[in-house]
Amino acid sequence: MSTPLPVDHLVIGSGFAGLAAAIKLDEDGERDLVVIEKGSDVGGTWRDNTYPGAACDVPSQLYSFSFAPNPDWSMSFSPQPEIHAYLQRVAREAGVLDRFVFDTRVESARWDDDQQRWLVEVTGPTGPATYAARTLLSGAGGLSEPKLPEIEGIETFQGDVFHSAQWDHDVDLTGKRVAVIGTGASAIQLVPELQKVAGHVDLYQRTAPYVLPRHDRRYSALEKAALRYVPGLQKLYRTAIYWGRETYVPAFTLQPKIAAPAKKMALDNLKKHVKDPVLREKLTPTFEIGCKRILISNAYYPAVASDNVELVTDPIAKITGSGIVTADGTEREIDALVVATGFHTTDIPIAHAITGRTGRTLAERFAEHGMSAYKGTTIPEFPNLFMMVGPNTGLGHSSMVFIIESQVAYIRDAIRQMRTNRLATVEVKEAPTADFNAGLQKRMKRTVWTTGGCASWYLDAEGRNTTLWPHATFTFRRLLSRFDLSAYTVTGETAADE
Ligand code: N01
Repeated sequence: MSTPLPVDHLVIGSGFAGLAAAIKLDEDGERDLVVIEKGSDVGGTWRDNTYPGAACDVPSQLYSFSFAPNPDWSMSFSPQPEIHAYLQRVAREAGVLDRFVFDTRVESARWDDDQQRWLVEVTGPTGPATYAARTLLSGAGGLSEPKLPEIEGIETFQGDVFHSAQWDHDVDLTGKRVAVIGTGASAIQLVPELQKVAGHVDLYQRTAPYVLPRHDRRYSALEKAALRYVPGLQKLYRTAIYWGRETYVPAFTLQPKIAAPAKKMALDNLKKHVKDPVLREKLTPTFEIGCKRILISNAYYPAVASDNVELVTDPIAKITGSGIVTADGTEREIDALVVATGFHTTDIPIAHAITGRTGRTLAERFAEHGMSAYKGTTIPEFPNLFMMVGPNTGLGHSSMVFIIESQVAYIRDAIRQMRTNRLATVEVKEAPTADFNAGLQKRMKRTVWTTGGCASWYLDAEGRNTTLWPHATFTFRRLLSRFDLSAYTVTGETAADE
């Protein structure tokens, strides 16, 4: 191991979470900070997901930092390049980029109880390096590691093959025969774009999703000017969007009756765009709305109903060198394969890289307890580790940026209290962690995510929902409004720490 470089705070990742943490800690005067980023730019998922049609399905005014409002969003739901550009601008204007180390991967992070620091091994363009950090903030993302389907023969396919989150822009799909596996949020955005250029698209659907109309529109110059110059208008607009989502959606996760109008709207959307009864039947979901993420698109159903798209619902049996064979024995030849099969969500790779005070990895702890944390942020056995977008912090209905800002506020307060009370370590106790998660899982059992009759990336192998926040987001914010030191075991600083 190389000689460790001492640093107060090490942040993993520079997406919304890592960026917010770096900016806010910098504002607090916590300048001895480094952000390790595996990519060559900021942006996280909004840097990586460049597939055609990539856009946010949460309104732009809400899907942005409260401390960096943007009156210049072009659409009510922003396309990916605009969100990426926004994050680049925010990072630049905050003046924090000099602390970002790009093209560098965190290989491992191990708690050293003697030094009371995290020893973080990284590999970058100049080779390996080690940091000795007082606190470790993970903003590695909950939807960052593409999940490839385990289908027999996939490695034998001779044509181009790539995941939706790793779009290969060097491959020209114009006029080609392309297969898409998956019909989740990513697929429904990319299929309409692909349909326009490809010769033919085979769309392999395992489960039909609910798709609501997308009420997207371009902001006029007048609206943008009003948002920029009328004091308080942008905040008011953002607040209205927030409450519009917050009052209705969390309630319906518990009471399917409340979701009936949304279900009708989705089925009407299908009826409007798909006239062929056989195709419509195939596209009709067979579970309760909300059980899987509800999707929004005006273009998806028309694209699937196009002459050059075939919706294949026979299960995939295997992939050959030149095509896909379904269970009924049919082989469909293709030139290229796009897998839109989602991400590692309940088995996050970063958990294997982090080893805590007791010598076991986060993944080993999760194997015993399920992927769980205290308030989605801190974990017993892992002192001074703060997870952003940690267990049970995901949302299906509102803005993850709201959750991230709540977590960053909690972490800032933790660091402030550590400074004030001259603490070297804070480690959440087992009892409050167990109580917190028992409460969450009790509620989960009553939600549509468990009772709705579907399988989804929200659930782990035991059927526990370890990914979503089951209450309103303002409840999350309230719970994390203050760092509750009494839930933590602490150790004081020694002379060596000073
Ligand atoms: O991934 P998914 P995604 N054989 O896991 C199918 C966020 N997001 O990338 O439903 C055949 O949802 C799988 O089938 P089934 C958002 O939170 C946000 O689309 O499991 N099919 C499913 O259809 C979202 O929820 C935006 O039966 C296989 C699909 O692949 C999350 O990212 C935009 C298969 C995977 O869907 C993930 O979305 C895009 C196999 N072996 C994404 N394995 C915004 O706008 C999987 N599938 C903010």
